[in-house]
This record gives sequence, structure tokens and C-alpha cells, in this order.
Amino acid sequence: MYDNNYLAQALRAASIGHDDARFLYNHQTGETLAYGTFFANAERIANALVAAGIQPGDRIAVQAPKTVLMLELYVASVLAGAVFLPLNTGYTAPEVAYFLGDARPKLLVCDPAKRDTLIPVAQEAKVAEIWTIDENETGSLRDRRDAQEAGFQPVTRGADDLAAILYTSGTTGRSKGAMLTHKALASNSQVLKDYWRFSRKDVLIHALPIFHTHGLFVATNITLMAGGAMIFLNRFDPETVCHHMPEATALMGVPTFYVRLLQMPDLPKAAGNMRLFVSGSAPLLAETHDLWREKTGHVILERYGMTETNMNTSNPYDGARRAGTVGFPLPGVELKICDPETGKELAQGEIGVLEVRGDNVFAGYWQMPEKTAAELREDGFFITGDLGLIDDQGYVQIVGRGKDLIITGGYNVYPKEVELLIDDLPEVDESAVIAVPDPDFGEAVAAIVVPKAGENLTPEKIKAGVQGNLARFKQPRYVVIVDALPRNTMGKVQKNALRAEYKGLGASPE
Ligand code: MLC
Ligand code: AMP
Repeated sequence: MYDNNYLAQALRAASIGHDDARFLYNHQTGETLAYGTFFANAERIANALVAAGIQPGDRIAVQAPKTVLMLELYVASVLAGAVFLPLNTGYTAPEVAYFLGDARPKLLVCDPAKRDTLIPVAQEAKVAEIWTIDENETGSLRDRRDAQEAGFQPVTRGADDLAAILYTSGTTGRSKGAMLTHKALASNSQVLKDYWRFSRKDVLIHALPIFHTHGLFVATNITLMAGGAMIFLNRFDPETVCHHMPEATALMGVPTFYVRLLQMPDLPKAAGNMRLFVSGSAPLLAETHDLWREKTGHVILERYGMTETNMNTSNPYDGARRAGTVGFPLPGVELKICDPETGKELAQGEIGVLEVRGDNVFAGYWQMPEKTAAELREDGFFITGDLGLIDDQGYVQIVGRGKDLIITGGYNVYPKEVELLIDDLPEVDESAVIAVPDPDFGEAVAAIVVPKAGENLTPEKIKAGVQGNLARFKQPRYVVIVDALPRNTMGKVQKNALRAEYKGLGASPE
């Protein structure tokens, strides 16, 4: 089935002959969806896409709340040979304008509540079709799906064809679209399914957003490829997750999930029958790892990945899962530690930049050949920008980041993007945006701002000034007004000095 479409075939193989098996329990509606219905719905949507003129290779942008319909749209997009482009629901209209202008999708599917704001943005980017995801708006994705028959002959797609573009922020402030092929997605999920022993018996609690690698390509693809089931929550809520644990087997989350779950009195009892807890997208503190083991008897399995590469390393299923490490390179992934200046491979134990190569690695940045050439070597190794080492037992440890990046609750924020907006405010001379430790989100965004001479600048003015242009998670949680920024002899702002000076900000009340 779906034999001529590389990824669709991989996603469907395990459920052929099991159409009545449960794919998903929808916590929001209380409904259960069988595999057969899920794929029939995806086929209906694929028919609707083709009827609307979507051609192979066309981009389909989606900024919509987490619903099963969005998952069906993802699979429909694969079946129709289109390129799926999910967008963080937190992005403001100016941020969406950039993505649409860059990717030039033919269709935008959006939240009905955002339709009026997004129409002019989409028109500006010459997006041909704008559909709301659901609700009784005429022309919603749901209406179009329901007007179609199931049954769809997939568009032929091979290993190297694009299945998705995921935007990831860049150090210059301009986001880059990582182009992900059918093979990159299918091969990585296949490896993870086997490495983490996912099977038909598994029931995964799905509480992650589905516009990023973790929730879409790791959690969803693995479940589909194992023929397992998901308990699908529209957002993370520790109480609801605990409530569902007794009927589940696995959870995938960012470290903030585990920090918050540890505060639940019911956790030790609820976690009893679970078999696997996976953490990734940001560093898991050894303290959280240890507390989790103490309270639940389970050892969290930490893995390391990126939008550009999907998953690269994982702690073992059977062997020791070591706190503060991200385990071993996955089967099929080559990983080396290189000198940041020369790119030469370093000796075991030395700290350098992680470079990875394998089927999992992306095909380049959308319409950015220079950026692609700068980060993806001709021999196929991708320069991750993460700093780490391989210890004497082969475990990879991430010790820092060569790139100026903040990860807050699993979301990435590139300081440059925030600095550019703050610097544009009329009262501001300059700014530096840094990460400060945060007990809940791991890191929080802090802006250190120098006002223009004579200006009466307050933190509130800065926060209000960036609000309309930046997703909430990128907005500075802390703003400090200073007379000058520390600089080295070359005139470069010393962010390390700022990070040291303001490291206590996240511990004090806002
Ligand atoms: C929400 N807020 C955040 C935030 N999430 N601020 C900073 N960082 C975040 N991650 C804001 C809210 O808008 C709100 O603002 C305030 O913080 C408190 O919100 P909350 O109710 O506590 O947040 P909640 O909705 O519970 O969300 C927290 C979260 C969520 C951790 C559940 O952020 C989340 O699901 N993160 C997962 C991200 C993810 O999937 N990353 C994977 C990327 S893929 P206000 O103003 O209203 O108070 C990747 C590759 C890989 O990295 O390796 O996996
Ligand atoms: P993204 O661009 O959203 O895909 O984020 C990828 C980045 O998240 C990586 O480059 C790492 O810096 C970070 N990351 C992902 N998993 C881990 C982990 N387990 N430990 C430390 N950092 C991680």
C-alpha cells in the first residue's frame, strides 16, 4: 500500500491489516480514532488538496492549534507529494509574513481566530488558498475533507524528494527553512522505533506541540511506524499526563515536562506501569534525572537532536542511561568532535563542535545556498554548532553551544532576532540578549539594554515595544537597563560577562 511514496509507505506499513486498531485517543473530545479512519481521512484531505490545485512540491503552510485534523493534513500532504510546513502557533503575523514570503506556499491552513489577521499577510506573499482548519467557516479543511471520498492514489515520491520544511532560527536573526526529505524522516523514525523498542503494544502520551521535530517526526512518526497508539493531549498539563499514565506505556517530553511532573503528588503511583520516559530538545539537569529515578524508579532516557538532523544520539534502552549525557550515536549516524576553527577531528575526550552525517541529515536550507554551504560540508557532515565531547565509554556529552542560542522550555530563541527588534525602538541605543538559568524553562530570555542619552527607558517600555512582533516565548522575561555593555578590546560585547552578572535574575521574582 502506498508503495510508490517513500514516506507514506513507511508510515502506513505497520497498520496494514489492522485498520480497526486504535491509533489515537483524543483527550479533548473523548473520541477514539482507528488506524483505518485516520488514513481514510488523510486520503480525503489529499483529494481535497489535489482538487484545490496542489501540485507535487508545493508547500502547504499550517499555523493551527494542535488537533487530529492537523495530523491528518500532514499525512495528506505526504500522500499528495506536497511539502509540509508547520508553524509555531505562537508566531505573530509579522513573523508568519516572513515564512510565507520565503517559502511561497500555495496553501495556508490557519486557526479560524487568526484568519482575518493572516489574510493580508498571505495575500502579500501570493498564497493562492487560505483555509481555516475547522469550525463552521465555509471552506474549512474539515468541510473539504468531509466533502471528499476516501481512496487516493499517492503521488510518486522517492527517497530524496522533500516531505517537509521546518524553519529554525538563525544566528543572523533570519530564520532558515531546513529541507527534510522522505528518506531523512522515514529512516530516523525507523531507527528510533527499533532503538526504543516501540511496538503495537505501546501507548504514547503525546503532549508536545506538533509543529516541531519532537512532537511531529519523533513522537507521531514512531507511533505510526510501530502501529501503536497515542493519547493525544492538545497541550501539556502535568495533572492530565499523570491521569493518563496508568493506561499508557511511554512519554516523550522536553525537560520542563519532567520538572513540572515532579511536583505532582500522584506521580510515583501513576508512573508505575510506564516502560519509557524520553527527554530531549534541551539539556536535562542531572538533578531532574536523579529525582525522577528516586520518585518513580524509572530512569529517563535522554537523546539529542535538531531540526536539521532529527535525532542523532540516544542513551541506550538496555544499558546504563547516564545523567548529563545524550548517549551514543544512533545506528546509521556518524558523529565526530571537531576543532571549531580548523574543522579537524579531535581526539577522544577533547571538547569541540559536534558534526554528524547520515540518512537523517537534511538536504540544505531552503533557497539559502551560502548558509547551506557554510554548515553542511561537501562530504555530508553537518556542523551542529553544539559543543561536546565523547567520554571514555563512548557516551556523548553536550557541554555548551558554539552558537548564540537560548533554549527556553524546548523552544529556540536566537538573541540576534530579539536584539534587532529592541535596537529598533526609538529610545534604545543598543542591547544584548542572553539566557539566564530558569528553574522551570531551563533558560529564560533576558535583555540588557542601553538607552539613548537622555531617554527615560523602563523595562515595561521594552516589553511592550516588542510584543506585537515576537512570539511570547521569544519576548524577554527580564529586562535590565544599564549605562553601557561590557566589551572586549576588539569592541565585541562580552556576553559571558553579562551571563555571569545576571545569572541570578531567573531565581528572583519578576
Ligand atoms: C510558554 N511560555 C513560554 C514557553 N512556553 N515562555 C518561554 N519558553 C517557553 N517554552 C510562556 C507562555 O506564553 C506564558 O506567557 C508563560 O510562558 C507561562 O506559560 P505556561 O502556561 O507555563 O506554559 P505552557 O503553555 O505550559 O508551555 C510550557 C511548555 C511548552 C514547556 C509545555 O513551552 C512546550 O510544550 N514546549 C515544548 C517545545 C518543543 O516541543 N520543543 C521541541 C523542538 S524540536 P504569559 O505571558 O501568558 O504568562 C527540537 C529538536 C529536538 O528542539 O531535539 O527535539
Ligand atoms: P532545534 O533547532 O529546535 O532543532 O534545536 C536543536 C538544539 O537543541 C540542538 O542544536 C541542541 O543545542 C539542543 N538540544 C536538543 N536535544 C538536546 C539535549 N538532549 N541536550 C542538550 N541540548 C539539546
